Amino acid sequence: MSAALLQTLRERLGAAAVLTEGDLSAYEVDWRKRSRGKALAVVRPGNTEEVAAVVRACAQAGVTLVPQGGNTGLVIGSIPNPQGEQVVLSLQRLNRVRAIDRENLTLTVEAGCVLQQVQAAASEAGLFFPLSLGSEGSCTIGGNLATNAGGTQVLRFGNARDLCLGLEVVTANGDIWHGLSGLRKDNTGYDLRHLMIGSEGTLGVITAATLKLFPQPAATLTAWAAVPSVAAAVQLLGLAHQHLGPGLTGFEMMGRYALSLVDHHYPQLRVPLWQDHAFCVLLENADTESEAHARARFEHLLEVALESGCVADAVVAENLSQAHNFWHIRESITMAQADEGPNIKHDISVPVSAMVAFVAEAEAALQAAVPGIRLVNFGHLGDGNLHFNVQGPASMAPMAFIDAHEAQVNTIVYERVRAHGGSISAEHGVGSMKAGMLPQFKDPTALALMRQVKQALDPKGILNPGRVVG
Ligand code: FAD
Ligand code: 2HG
Ligand code: ZN
Repeated sequence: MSAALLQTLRERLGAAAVLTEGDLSAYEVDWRKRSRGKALAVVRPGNTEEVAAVVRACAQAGVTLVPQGGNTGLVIGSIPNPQGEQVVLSLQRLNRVRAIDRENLTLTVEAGCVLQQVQAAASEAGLFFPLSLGSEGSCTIGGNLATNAGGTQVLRFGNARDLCLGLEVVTANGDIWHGLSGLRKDNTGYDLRHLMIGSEGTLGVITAATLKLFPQPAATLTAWAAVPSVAAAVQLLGLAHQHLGPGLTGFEMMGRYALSLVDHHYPQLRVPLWQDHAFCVLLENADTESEAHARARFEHLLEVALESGCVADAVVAENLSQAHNFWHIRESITMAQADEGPNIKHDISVPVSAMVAFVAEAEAALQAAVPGIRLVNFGHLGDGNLHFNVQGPASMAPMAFIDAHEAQVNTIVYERVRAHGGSISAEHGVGSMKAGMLPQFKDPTALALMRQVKQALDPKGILNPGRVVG
Protein backbone atom coordinates (compact mmCIF):
# COMPACT_ATOMS: atom_id res chain seq x y z
CA MET A 1 0.00 0.00 0.00
CA SER A 2 2.68 2.52 0.97
CA ALA A 3 4.78 1.62 -2.11
CA ALA A 4 1.76 2.37 -4.31
CA LEU A 5 1.17 5.67 -2.50
CA LEU A 6 4.80 6.74 -2.95
CA GLN A 7 4.56 5.84 -6.63
CA THR A 8 1.40 7.97 -7.02
CA LEU A 9 3.02 10.90 -5.20
CA ARG A 10 6.14 10.70 -7.37
CA GLU A 11 4.07 10.62 -10.54
CA ARG A 12 2.03 13.64 -9.44
CA LEU A 13 4.79 15.81 -7.87
CA GLY A 14 7.99 14.54 -9.49
CA ALA A 15 10.51 12.33 -7.72
CA ALA A 16 12.54 15.28 -6.37
CA ALA A 17 9.58 16.41 -4.27
CA VAL A 18 9.14 13.05 -2.51
CA LEU A 19 11.98 12.40 -0.07
CA THR A 20 12.47 8.98 1.50
CA GLU A 21 16.23 8.66 1.79
CA GLY A 22 19.20 10.50 3.22
CA ASP A 23 19.21 12.68 6.27
CA LEU A 24 15.62 13.77 6.93
CA SER A 25 16.24 14.83 10.53
CA ALA A 26 15.34 18.47 9.80
CA TYR A 27 11.77 17.22 9.24
CA GLU A 28 11.75 14.40 11.79
CA VAL A 29 13.25 15.94 14.94
CA ASP A 30 11.55 18.72 16.91
CA TRP A 31 13.26 22.11 17.44
CA ARG A 32 14.26 21.31 21.03
CA LYS A 33 15.59 17.89 19.98
CA ARG A 34 13.40 16.26 22.60
CA SER A 35 11.49 14.02 20.20
CA ARG A 36 12.48 12.09 17.09
CA GLY A 37 10.05 10.67 14.52
CA LYS A 38 10.38 8.64 11.33
CA ALA A 39 8.60 9.68 8.15
CA LEU A 40 7.25 7.30 5.53
CA ALA A 41 8.14 10.18 3.20
CA VAL A 42 8.61 13.92 3.27
CA VAL A 43 6.64 15.49 0.41
CA ARG A 44 7.33 19.00 -0.82
CA PRO A 45 4.54 20.16 -3.13
CA GLY A 46 5.09 23.40 -5.04
CA ASN A 47 1.54 24.76 -5.28
CA THR A 48 -1.96 24.43 -3.83
CA GLU A 49 -3.17 21.92 -6.44
CA GLU A 50 -0.24 19.66 -5.58
CA VAL A 51 -1.05 19.95 -1.86
CA ALA A 52 -4.62 18.90 -2.65
CA ALA A 53 -3.34 15.97 -4.72
CA VAL A 54 -1.13 14.80 -1.83
CA VAL A 55 -4.01 14.98 0.66
CA ARG A 56 -6.34 13.10 -1.71
CA ALA A 57 -3.77 10.37 -2.37
CA CYS A 58 -3.03 9.92 1.34
CA ALA A 59 -6.72 9.91 2.25
CA GLN A 60 -7.36 7.22 -0.37
CA ALA A 61 -4.46 5.13 0.92
CA GLY A 62 -5.49 5.66 4.56
CA VAL A 63 -2.10 7.20 5.36
CA THR A 64 -2.03 10.08 7.81
CA LEU A 65 -0.33 13.45 7.21
CA VAL A 66 1.66 15.84 9.37
CA PRO A 67 1.64 19.38 7.92
CA GLN A 68 4.91 21.17 8.55
CA GLY A 69 6.19 24.72 8.06
CA GLY A 70 9.49 25.77 9.61
CA ASN A 71 9.41 23.02 12.29
CA THR A 72 10.06 25.58 15.03
CA GLY A 73 7.00 24.62 17.12
CA LEU A 74 7.61 23.95 20.79
CA VAL A 75 4.82 21.43 21.56
CA ILE A 76 5.74 18.46 19.32
CA GLY A 77 3.10 19.09 16.67
CA SER A 78 4.98 19.08 13.40
CA ILE A 79 7.03 15.86 13.35
CA PRO A 80 5.83 12.35 12.44
CA ASN A 81 5.43 9.53 14.93
CA PRO A 82 8.35 7.05 15.23
CA GLN A 83 6.59 4.21 13.38
CA GLY A 84 7.55 5.36 9.86
CA GLU A 85 3.91 5.34 8.75
CA GLN A 86 3.12 9.07 8.36
CA VAL A 87 3.77 11.47 5.51
CA VAL A 88 5.29 14.84 6.42
CA LEU A 89 3.66 17.47 4.21
CA SER A 90 6.16 20.32 4.02
CA LEU A 91 4.73 23.65 2.87
CA GLN A 92 8.16 25.26 2.44
CA ARG A 93 8.02 25.43 -1.36
CA LEU A 94 4.78 27.43 -1.30
CA ASN A 95 6.72 30.61 -0.68
CA ARG A 96 5.40 33.22 -3.09
CA VAL A 97 4.04 36.65 -2.29
CA ARG A 98 0.87 36.62 -4.37
CA ALA A 99 -0.45 40.17 -4.05
CA ILE A 100 -0.24 43.41 -2.14
CA ASP A 101 -3.11 45.90 -1.95
CA ARG A 102 -1.82 49.18 -0.53
CA GLU A 103 -5.23 50.87 -0.42
CA ASN A 104 -6.86 47.95 1.33
CA LEU A 105 -3.79 47.47 3.56
CA THR A 106 -3.54 43.76 2.80
CA LEU A 107 -0.91 41.29 1.71
CA THR A 108 -1.59 37.83 0.28
CA VAL A 109 1.18 35.27 0.76
CA GLU A 110 1.60 31.53 0.48
CA ALA A 111 1.81 29.44 3.62
CA GLY A 112 5.50 28.55 3.32
CA CYS A 113 6.68 32.18 3.32
CA VAL A 114 9.07 32.65 6.21
CA LEU A 115 7.77 35.27 8.64
CA GLN A 116 10.76 37.55 8.02
CA GLN A 117 9.97 37.44 4.28
CA VAL A 118 6.40 38.55 5.03
CA GLN A 119 7.64 41.41 7.23
CA ALA A 120 10.06 42.45 4.45
CA ALA A 121 7.35 42.38 1.76
CA ALA A 122 5.21 44.71 3.90
CA SER A 123 8.16 46.98 4.60
CA GLU A 124 9.12 47.20 0.88
CA ALA A 125 5.60 48.50 0.26
CA GLY A 126 6.11 51.16 2.95
CA LEU A 127 3.79 49.31 5.34
CA PHE A 128 4.11 47.22 8.48
CA PHE A 129 3.24 43.61 9.38
CA PRO A 130 3.51 43.44 13.16
CA LEU A 131 3.78 39.71 13.96
CA SER A 132 7.23 39.21 15.50
CA LEU A 133 8.74 36.10 17.14
CA GLY A 134 12.25 34.97 18.04
CA SER A 135 11.91 32.25 15.39
CA GLU A 136 10.91 34.67 12.61
CA GLY A 137 13.96 33.76 10.51
CA SER A 138 12.68 30.20 10.02
CA CYS A 139 9.01 29.86 11.07
CA THR A 140 6.41 30.17 8.29
CA ILE A 141 3.25 32.23 8.12
CA GLY A 142 1.27 29.00 7.66
CA GLY A 143 2.74 27.65 10.91
CA ASN A 144 2.10 30.99 12.62
CA LEU A 145 -1.57 30.85 11.68
CA ALA A 146 -1.89 27.11 12.40
CA THR A 147 -0.60 27.77 15.95
CA ASN A 148 -2.18 31.23 16.33
CA ALA A 149 1.27 32.47 17.32
CA GLY A 150 1.69 35.36 19.75
CA GLY A 151 5.10 37.01 20.10
CA THR A 152 6.10 40.48 21.16
CA GLN A 153 3.54 42.81 19.53
CA VAL A 154 0.34 41.18 20.79
CA LEU A 155 -0.28 43.94 23.31
CA ARG A 156 -1.04 46.38 20.50
CA PHE A 157 -1.85 44.26 17.42
CA GLY A 158 -3.19 40.95 18.77
CA ASN A 159 -2.25 37.34 17.99
CA ALA A 160 -1.77 35.88 14.49
CA ARG A 161 -5.54 35.35 14.41
CA ASP A 162 -6.14 39.09 14.63
CA LEU A 163 -3.86 39.74 11.67
CA CYS A 164 -5.54 37.42 9.17
CA LEU A 165 -8.52 38.33 6.96
CA GLY A 166 -8.67 35.38 4.61
CA LEU A 167 -7.37 31.85 4.03
CA GLU A 168 -6.90 29.31 1.31
CA VAL A 169 -7.12 25.82 2.76
CA VAL A 170 -6.93 22.24 1.51
CA THR A 171 -9.53 20.21 3.37
CA ALA A 172 -9.08 16.68 4.71
CA ASN A 173 -10.63 15.15 1.58
CA GLY A 174 -8.43 17.20 -0.75
CA ASP A 175 -10.88 19.96 -1.73
CA ILE A 176 -9.66 23.55 -1.91
CA TRP A 177 -11.49 26.25 0.06
CA HIS A 178 -10.85 29.54 -1.73
CA GLY A 179 -11.26 31.95 1.16
CA LEU A 180 -8.63 34.58 0.37
CA SER A 181 -10.80 37.56 1.18
CA GLY A 182 -9.45 40.96 2.16
CA LEU A 183 -12.77 42.00 3.72
CA ARG A 184 -12.84 43.47 7.20
CA LYS A 185 -16.55 42.84 7.44
CA ASP A 186 -18.26 39.63 6.29
CA ASN A 187 -21.02 38.15 8.42
CA THR A 188 -22.17 35.38 6.11
CA GLY A 189 -22.24 32.57 8.61
CA TYR A 190 -19.77 30.52 10.62
CA ASP A 191 -16.24 31.89 10.51
CA LEU A 192 -14.25 28.96 9.12
CA ARG A 193 -11.11 31.10 9.09
CA HIS A 194 -11.10 31.27 12.86
CA LEU A 195 -11.74 27.52 13.08
CA MET A 196 -8.66 26.83 10.96
CA ILE A 197 -6.44 29.34 12.77
CA GLY A 198 -5.00 27.66 15.86
CA SER A 199 -6.09 24.17 14.73
CA GLU A 200 -2.44 23.05 14.41
CA GLY A 201 -2.89 21.13 11.17
CA THR A 202 -5.72 18.96 12.49
CA LEU A 203 -8.61 20.46 10.47
CA GLY A 204 -7.08 21.59 7.17
CA VAL A 205 -3.83 22.52 5.45
CA ILE A 206 -3.36 26.28 5.11
CA THR A 207 -1.86 27.05 1.69
CA ALA A 208 -2.17 30.86 1.58
CA ALA A 209 -3.42 33.79 3.67
CA THR A 210 -4.49 37.39 3.26
CA LEU A 211 -2.97 39.44 6.07
CA LYS A 212 -3.67 42.87 7.56
CA LEU A 213 -1.04 45.56 7.15
CA PHE A 214 -0.59 48.79 9.11
CA PRO A 215 1.10 52.14 8.50
CA GLN A 216 4.71 52.22 9.63
CA PRO A 217 5.16 54.18 12.87
CA ALA A 218 7.04 57.49 12.54
CA ALA A 219 9.38 56.43 15.34
CA THR A 220 9.90 53.39 17.54
CA LEU A 221 11.79 53.67 20.80
CA THR A 222 12.92 50.93 23.12
CA ALA A 223 13.79 51.09 26.81
CA TRP A 224 15.36 48.62 29.22
CA ALA A 225 14.26 49.04 32.83
CA ALA A 226 15.34 47.23 36.00
CA VAL A 227 12.52 46.46 38.44
CA PRO A 228 12.71 44.95 41.92
CA SER A 229 9.79 42.49 41.67
CA VAL A 230 6.93 41.14 39.58
CA ALA A 231 4.64 43.53 41.47
CA ALA A 232 6.81 46.44 40.36
CA ALA A 233 6.74 45.19 36.75
CA VAL A 234 2.93 45.04 36.87
CA GLN A 235 2.85 48.56 38.32
CA LEU A 236 5.12 49.75 35.50
CA LEU A 237 2.80 48.12 32.96
CA GLY A 238 -0.12 50.11 34.37
CA LEU A 239 1.87 53.35 34.14
CA ALA A 240 2.96 52.53 30.59
CA HIS A 241 -0.66 51.97 29.50
CA GLN A 242 -1.63 55.24 31.16
CA HIS A 243 1.20 57.33 29.68
CA LEU A 244 1.67 55.75 26.25
CA GLY A 245 -1.85 54.56 25.42
CA PRO A 246 -1.85 52.71 22.07
CA GLY A 247 1.80 53.76 21.60
CA LEU A 248 2.79 50.92 23.96
CA THR A 249 3.60 48.08 21.55
CA GLY A 250 5.76 45.77 23.64
CA PHE A 251 6.21 44.91 27.30
CA GLU A 252 8.48 41.95 28.05
CA MET A 253 9.65 40.88 31.51
CA MET A 254 12.84 38.86 32.08
CA GLY A 255 13.97 37.30 35.36
CA ARG A 256 17.57 37.50 36.54
CA TYR A 257 18.28 33.80 36.01
CA ALA A 258 16.95 33.93 32.42
CA LEU A 259 19.24 36.90 31.70
CA SER A 260 22.18 35.20 33.40
CA LEU A 261 21.89 32.41 30.81
CA VAL A 262 22.12 34.93 27.96
CA ASP A 263 25.05 36.63 29.67
CA HIS A 264 26.79 33.29 30.12
CA HIS A 265 26.25 31.91 26.60
CA TYR A 266 26.41 35.18 24.64
CA PRO A 267 28.66 37.58 26.61
CA GLN A 268 29.13 39.69 23.46
CA LEU A 269 25.51 40.89 23.83
CA ARG A 270 26.38 42.76 27.06
CA VAL A 271 23.10 42.38 28.94
CA PRO A 272 22.43 45.65 30.79
CA LEU A 273 21.45 46.03 34.47
CA TRP A 274 20.73 42.36 35.12
CA GLN A 275 23.12 41.53 37.93
CA ASP A 276 21.70 43.75 40.67
CA HIS A 277 17.99 43.46 39.95
CA ALA A 278 15.40 40.68 40.22
CA PHE A 279 13.82 41.48 36.82
CA CYS A 280 14.35 43.63 33.77
CA VAL A 281 11.60 44.90 31.48
CA LEU A 282 11.85 45.71 27.79
CA LEU A 283 9.34 48.35 26.71
CA GLU A 284 8.60 49.56 23.21
CA ASN A 285 6.86 52.79 22.29
CA ALA A 286 5.77 53.38 18.68
CA ASP A 287 4.72 56.89 17.84
CA THR A 288 2.80 58.26 14.87
CA GLU A 289 4.15 61.82 15.28
CA SER A 290 7.95 62.02 15.60
CA GLU A 291 10.97 60.61 17.39
CA ALA A 292 11.22 63.69 19.60
CA HIS A 293 7.59 63.26 20.66
CA ALA A 294 8.10 59.56 21.35
CA ARG A 295 11.27 60.18 23.36
CA ALA A 296 9.67 62.93 25.46
CA ARG A 297 6.69 60.71 26.36
CA PHE A 298 8.93 57.74 27.09
CA GLU A 299 11.29 59.73 29.30
CA HIS A 300 8.38 61.22 31.20
CA LEU A 301 6.98 57.73 31.83
CA LEU A 302 10.34 56.52 33.15
CA GLU A 303 10.70 59.59 35.43
CA VAL A 304 7.30 58.87 36.97
CA ALA A 305 8.21 55.20 37.34
CA LEU A 306 11.57 55.99 38.98
CA GLU A 307 9.88 58.38 41.40
CA SER A 308 7.23 55.84 42.34
CA GLY A 309 9.96 53.24 43.00
CA CYS A 310 8.68 50.60 40.59
CA VAL A 311 11.73 51.20 38.38
CA ALA A 312 15.19 51.10 39.95
CA ASP A 313 17.18 52.08 36.88
CA ALA A 314 16.50 52.47 33.16
CA VAL A 315 18.05 53.22 29.82
CA VAL A 316 16.33 54.38 26.62
CA ALA A 317 18.08 53.08 23.50
CA GLU A 318 20.06 55.90 21.88
CA ASN A 319 19.83 54.52 18.35
CA LEU A 320 18.48 51.68 16.24
CA SER A 321 21.46 49.44 16.82
CA GLN A 322 21.13 49.68 20.62
CA ALA A 323 17.39 48.99 20.32
CA HIS A 324 18.12 45.94 18.15
CA ASN A 325 20.61 44.72 20.72
CA PHE A 326 18.00 44.98 23.51
CA TRP A 327 15.58 42.91 21.42
CA HIS A 328 18.32 40.49 20.46
CA ILE A 329 19.04 39.87 24.15
CA ARG A 330 15.35 39.22 24.81
CA GLU A 331 15.01 36.90 21.82
CA SER A 332 18.17 34.99 22.77
CA ILE A 333 16.72 33.58 25.98
CA THR A 334 15.25 30.56 24.18
CA MET A 335 18.57 29.73 22.49
CA ALA A 336 20.49 30.28 25.75
CA GLN A 337 18.17 27.79 27.47
CA ALA A 338 18.77 25.28 24.68
CA ASP A 339 22.54 25.73 25.13
CA GLU A 340 22.21 25.25 28.88
CA GLY A 341 20.39 21.91 28.54
CA PRO A 342 16.81 20.73 28.75
CA ASN A 343 14.29 22.20 31.19
CA ILE A 344 10.54 21.91 31.76
CA LYS A 345 8.71 24.53 29.71
CA HIS A 346 5.42 26.14 30.76
CA ASP A 347 3.85 28.61 28.34
CA ILE A 348 1.13 29.89 30.65
CA SER A 349 -1.25 32.84 30.88
CA VAL A 350 -3.19 34.32 33.77
CA PRO A 351 -4.95 37.69 34.05
CA VAL A 352 -2.33 40.41 34.65
CA SER A 353 -4.11 41.14 37.94
CA ALA A 354 -3.31 37.58 39.14
CA MET A 355 0.31 37.52 37.98
CA VAL A 356 1.94 38.52 41.29
CA ALA A 357 0.05 35.91 43.29
CA PHE A 358 0.59 33.22 40.65
CA VAL A 359 4.37 33.68 40.53
CA ALA A 360 4.74 33.90 44.32
CA GLU A 361 2.65 30.78 44.98
CA ALA A 362 4.11 28.68 42.17
CA GLU A 363 7.70 29.59 43.01
CA ALA A 364 7.25 28.84 46.72
CA ALA A 365 5.59 25.49 45.99
CA LEU A 366 8.32 24.52 43.51
CA GLN A 367 11.12 25.43 45.92
CA ALA A 368 9.43 23.41 48.67
CA ALA A 369 9.07 20.39 46.37
CA VAL A 370 12.60 20.49 44.88
CA PRO A 371 14.92 22.81 46.82
CA GLY A 372 17.39 24.65 44.59
CA ILE A 373 15.13 24.64 41.53
CA ARG A 374 15.93 27.50 39.09
CA LEU A 375 13.23 29.47 37.30
CA VAL A 376 13.78 30.66 33.75
CA ASN A 377 10.90 33.11 34.13
CA PHE A 378 10.33 35.55 31.26
CA GLY A 379 7.80 36.54 28.69
CA HIS A 380 5.05 38.74 27.45
CA LEU A 381 3.89 40.27 30.73
CA GLY A 382 1.81 42.84 28.85
CA ASP A 383 -0.36 39.93 27.61
CA GLY A 384 -0.39 38.08 30.95
CA ASN A 385 1.78 35.37 29.30
CA LEU A 386 4.88 33.99 31.01
CA HIS A 387 7.36 31.35 29.94
CA PHE A 388 7.58 29.91 33.43
CA ASN A 389 10.27 27.35 32.66
CA VAL A 390 11.76 25.21 35.39
CA GLN A 391 15.35 24.10 35.46
CA GLY A 392 16.64 21.64 37.99
CA PRO A 393 19.06 22.42 40.83
CA ALA A 394 22.70 22.93 39.79
CA SER A 395 23.55 19.68 41.56
CA MET A 396 21.33 17.53 39.27
CA ALA A 397 21.90 16.53 35.65
CA PRO A 398 19.12 18.15 33.54
CA MET A 399 17.58 14.91 32.26
CA ALA A 400 17.76 13.25 35.67
CA PHE A 401 15.81 16.19 37.08
CA ILE A 402 13.23 16.02 34.29
CA ASP A 403 12.77 12.25 34.58
CA ALA A 404 12.33 12.45 38.34
CA HIS A 405 10.23 15.60 38.68
CA GLU A 406 8.44 16.57 35.46
CA ALA A 407 5.00 15.28 36.49
CA GLN A 408 5.24 16.83 39.96
CA VAL A 409 6.47 20.19 38.61
CA ASN A 410 3.73 20.31 35.96
CA THR A 411 1.05 19.60 38.57
CA ILE A 412 2.33 22.41 40.79
CA VAL A 413 2.46 24.96 37.98
CA TYR A 414 -0.75 24.01 36.17
CA GLU A 415 -2.83 23.75 39.35
CA ARG A 416 -1.83 27.36 40.20
CA VAL A 417 -2.65 28.37 36.64
CA ARG A 418 -6.08 26.80 37.03
CA ALA A 419 -6.62 28.43 40.43
CA HIS A 420 -5.99 31.85 38.88
CA GLY A 421 -8.24 31.29 35.87
CA GLY A 422 -5.34 30.90 33.42
CA SER A 423 -4.42 28.73 30.45
CA ILE A 424 -1.86 25.90 30.20
CA SER A 425 -1.01 27.02 26.66
CA ALA A 426 -0.95 30.76 26.03
CA GLU A 427 0.67 30.92 22.58
CA HIS A 428 2.59 27.77 21.61
CA GLY A 429 -0.42 25.49 21.15
CA VAL A 430 -1.21 21.95 22.30
CA GLY A 431 0.59 19.63 19.86
CA SER A 432 1.08 16.15 21.26
CA MET A 433 2.89 17.54 24.31
CA LYS A 434 -0.26 18.87 25.95
CA ALA A 435 -2.99 16.88 24.15
CA GLY A 436 -3.22 14.45 27.07
CA MET A 437 -3.72 17.33 29.53
CA LEU A 438 -6.73 18.91 27.83
CA PRO A 439 -9.31 16.59 29.44
CA GLN A 440 -7.99 17.78 32.79
CA PHE A 441 -7.86 21.50 32.03
CA LYS A 442 -10.41 22.24 29.31
CA ASP A 443 -14.12 22.67 29.93
CA PRO A 444 -15.68 19.25 29.09
CA THR A 445 -18.38 20.75 26.88
CA ALA A 446 -15.78 22.76 24.95
CA LEU A 447 -13.65 19.64 24.48
CA ALA A 448 -16.65 17.59 23.31
CA LEU A 449 -17.51 20.30 20.75
CA MET A 450 -13.89 20.38 19.57
CA ARG A 451 -14.02 16.60 19.00
CA GLN A 452 -17.27 16.96 17.04
CA VAL A 453 -15.67 19.64 14.86
CA LYS A 454 -12.68 17.35 14.21
CA GLN A 455 -15.03 14.49 13.34
CA ALA A 456 -17.05 16.68 10.97
CA LEU A 457 -14.05 18.17 9.13
CA ASP A 458 -11.74 15.15 9.15
CA PRO A 459 -13.89 12.03 9.63
CA LYS A 460 -11.10 9.65 8.57
CA GLY A 461 -8.60 11.23 10.98
CA ILE A 462 -6.09 11.90 8.19
CA LEU A 463 -4.73 15.25 9.41
CA ASN A 464 -2.19 15.32 12.24
CA PRO A 465 -3.75 12.61 14.44
CA GLY A 466 -2.82 12.61 18.13
CA ARG A 467 -2.50 16.40 18.17
CA VAL A 468 -4.79 18.85 20.01
CA VAL A 469 -7.86 16.61 20.55
CA GLY A 470 -5.81 13.40 20.66
P1 FAD B 1 5.75 24.18 12.55
O1 FAD B 1 6.58 24.06 13.76
O2 FAD B 1 6.25 23.54 11.31
O3 FAD B 1 4.29 23.62 12.87
C1 FAD B 1 3.58 24.01 14.01
C2 FAD B 1 2.16 23.41 13.95
O4 FAD B 1 1.43 23.96 12.87
C3 FAD B 1 2.14 21.91 13.72
O5 FAD B 1 1.03 21.37 14.38
C4 FAD B 1 1.95 21.77 12.20
O6 FAD B 1 1.32 20.56 11.84
C5 FAD B 1 1.07 22.97 11.90
N1 FAD B 1 1.27 23.58 10.60
C6 FAD B 1 2.41 24.16 10.11
N2 FAD B 1 2.18 24.69 8.90
C7 FAD B 1 0.88 24.44 8.61
C8 FAD B 1 0.04 24.74 7.50
N3 FAD B 1 0.49 25.43 6.45
N4 FAD B 1 -1.26 24.34 7.53
C9 FAD B 1 -1.73 23.66 8.60
N5 FAD B 1 -0.97 23.34 9.67
C10 FAD B 1 0.30 23.72 9.67
N6 FAD B 1 5.69 31.03 19.40
C11 FAD B 1 4.93 32.08 19.79
O7 FAD B 1 3.71 32.00 19.73
N7 FAD B 1 5.51 33.23 20.29
C12 FAD B 1 6.84 33.38 20.37
O8 FAD B 1 7.31 34.41 20.82
C13 FAD B 1 7.67 32.31 19.92
N8 FAD B 1 9.00 32.42 19.94
C14 FAD B 1 9.78 31.38 19.55
C15 FAD B 1 11.17 31.51 19.59
C16 FAD B 1 11.98 30.46 19.21
C17 FAD B 1 13.48 30.64 19.24
C18 FAD B 1 11.39 29.24 18.78
C19 FAD B 1 12.24 28.08 18.36
C20 FAD B 1 10.02 29.09 18.74
C21 FAD B 1 9.19 30.16 19.11
N9 FAD B 1 7.81 30.06 19.04
C22 FAD B 1 7.03 31.12 19.45
C23 FAD B 1 7.16 28.81 18.59
C24 FAD B 1 7.04 28.67 17.04
O9 FAD B 1 8.02 29.41 16.36
C25 FAD B 1 5.67 29.10 16.57
O10 FAD B 1 4.73 28.19 17.07
C26 FAD B 1 5.50 29.19 15.05
O11 FAD B 1 4.24 29.76 14.79
C27 FAD B 1 5.59 27.84 14.33
O12 FAD B 1 5.73 28.06 12.94
P2 FAD B 1 6.39 26.93 12.01
O13 FAD B 1 6.25 27.35 10.59
O14 FAD B 1 7.74 26.61 12.47
O15 FAD B 1 5.39 25.73 12.28
C1 2HG C 1 9.56 33.44 23.47
O1 2HG C 1 8.72 34.24 23.88
C2 2HG C 1 9.10 32.12 22.95
O2 2HG C 1 10.77 33.73 23.40
C3 2HG C 1 9.86 30.90 23.48
O3 2HG C 1 7.73 31.97 23.07
C4 2HG C 1 9.64 30.64 24.94
O4 2HG C 1 11.70 29.48 25.27
C5 2HG C 1 10.52 29.61 25.60
O5 2HG C 1 10.03 28.94 26.50
ZN1 ZN D 1 6.73 33.73 23.86
